[in-house]
Amino acid sequence: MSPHVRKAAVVAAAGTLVAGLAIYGSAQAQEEPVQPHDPPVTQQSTLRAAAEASGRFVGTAINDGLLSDPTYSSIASSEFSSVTAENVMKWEAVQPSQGSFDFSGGDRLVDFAQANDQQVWGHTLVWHSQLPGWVSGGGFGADELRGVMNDHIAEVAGHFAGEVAYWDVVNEAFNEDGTRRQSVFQTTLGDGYIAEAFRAADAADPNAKLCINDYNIEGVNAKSDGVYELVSSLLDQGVPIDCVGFQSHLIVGQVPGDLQQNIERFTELGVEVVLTEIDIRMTMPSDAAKLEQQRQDYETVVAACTAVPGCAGATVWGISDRDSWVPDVFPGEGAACPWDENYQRKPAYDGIVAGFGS
Ligand code: 9MR
Repeated sequence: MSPHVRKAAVVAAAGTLVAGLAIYGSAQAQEEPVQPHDPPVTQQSTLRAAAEASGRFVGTAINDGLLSDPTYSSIASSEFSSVTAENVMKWEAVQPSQGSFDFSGGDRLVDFAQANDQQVWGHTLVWHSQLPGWVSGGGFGADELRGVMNDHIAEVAGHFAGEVAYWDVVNEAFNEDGTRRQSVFQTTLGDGYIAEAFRAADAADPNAKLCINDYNIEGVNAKSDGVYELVSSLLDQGVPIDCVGFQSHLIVGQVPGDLQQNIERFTELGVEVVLTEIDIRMTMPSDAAKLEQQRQDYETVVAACTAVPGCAGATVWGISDRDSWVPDVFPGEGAACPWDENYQRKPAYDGIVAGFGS
């Protein structure tokens, strides 16, 4: 059995367990009817409870520098069942100079996740961005760069083996027209570098699920067609790929109408889909109408995942608008997250709950 078939079987078993618990919960409820004099239910539901009721995980990107903030860490620990390192597992953070590794940020995230019974999503092993100059500078020949890439994967995925449930092995490898991005890996190693990276990750951590992740692939378009062709071909070659991450950095009012159909075509290949980096930005300032549209959009996006059995979960890219990357990169836009600048839940939060079917 190939490694990725083994991993799929584990997911199926976990799904059965969740379904079993849900049935057990409803039987209990029938045996103990609510009496008119019972006190009102005061316990607030969570995104995590809503996601688990649909057999899925809900995650967030964690900003390492904010874990010491009690408001931030209490939302991060209570609302989510999965955590992604927003920055601390990237190449520039873990191997800033050749052969010198720093896993301190990643280890903090793993400790946080284990203390809160959360899965860890590893992000990311091979990416053209946040890549230190000693790699991106183009000074290596093919054999050397192949060694550098494979060593990085072996060291990083090896360090976190058994602690990371999924890895974004290769991130943002495509151009908008569906051709390969001309990263240093592509131009030096050629098309085969992606298959090689997945094989190296599988060797370093045979139990992690291995994903390719990209943005603007939520709808059926030239870029998602390029990823689809690649995934088909990797599967045909027996390359251990388990999942495709749709980042889902979206704009209010512009959720692709064929998102669910696109999730379905990938899952029909036999890989999982995960919505890995959801945020839905708007032109500032926000107002009630934009926030209501955003609520609907979050619901639509999460519901598209919930509708497809092979869509395993959804992760939001940050908790609060205060901490989001969006305003820095898109001046004049923002308010993309489910919590506002004061860590108050926005209508988007209710949209996510509704999207999971709760
Ligand atoms: O949110 C991340 C931000 O803090 C970093 O400065 C930025 C650097 O590129 O990366 C952001 O996260 C990106 C993620 O790693 C990959 N997909 C796009 C995300 C938003 O830019």
